[in-house]
Amino acid sequence: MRFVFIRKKWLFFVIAAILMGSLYFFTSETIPTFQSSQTSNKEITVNMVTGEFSTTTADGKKLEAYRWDPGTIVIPKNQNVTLKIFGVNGEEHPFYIEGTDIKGTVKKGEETVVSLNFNEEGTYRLICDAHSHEEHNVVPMIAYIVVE
Ligand SMILES: [Cu+2]
Repeated sequence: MRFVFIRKKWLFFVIAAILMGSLYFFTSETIPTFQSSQTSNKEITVNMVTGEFSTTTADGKKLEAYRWDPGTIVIPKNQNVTLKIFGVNGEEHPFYIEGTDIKGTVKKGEETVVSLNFNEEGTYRLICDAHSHEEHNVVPMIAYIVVE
């Protein structure tokens, strides 16, 4: 009697697993981040933060690097994109985007909103003017905006 009960329980789990598996199979679909690189009216918002890597070496030397995070974003051309950059680490990051007249400042605890619309493919560098000079930092604070 007990043996039969265990077998039924086992069967129940097998059927449940098959049902859940088929449910997943029929409802799941791959949703691309962007439908196409053609002009569309869909709003695209990209969020970014300012971050910092910091450590002390064995001989007591302090190393720091400020970062845009994510460090690379990919956006379609001819598309309005709202880039929202929130300042977490670092007091101020005065920035510009190479090849454009876009510039601004990201401040700690504040969100800076940048409107983007590139009509030429390419990689545009978002450069922090305060943290991209070798004498002050280990690496320059640069993010890459890939337009395709
Ligand atoms: Cu900076």
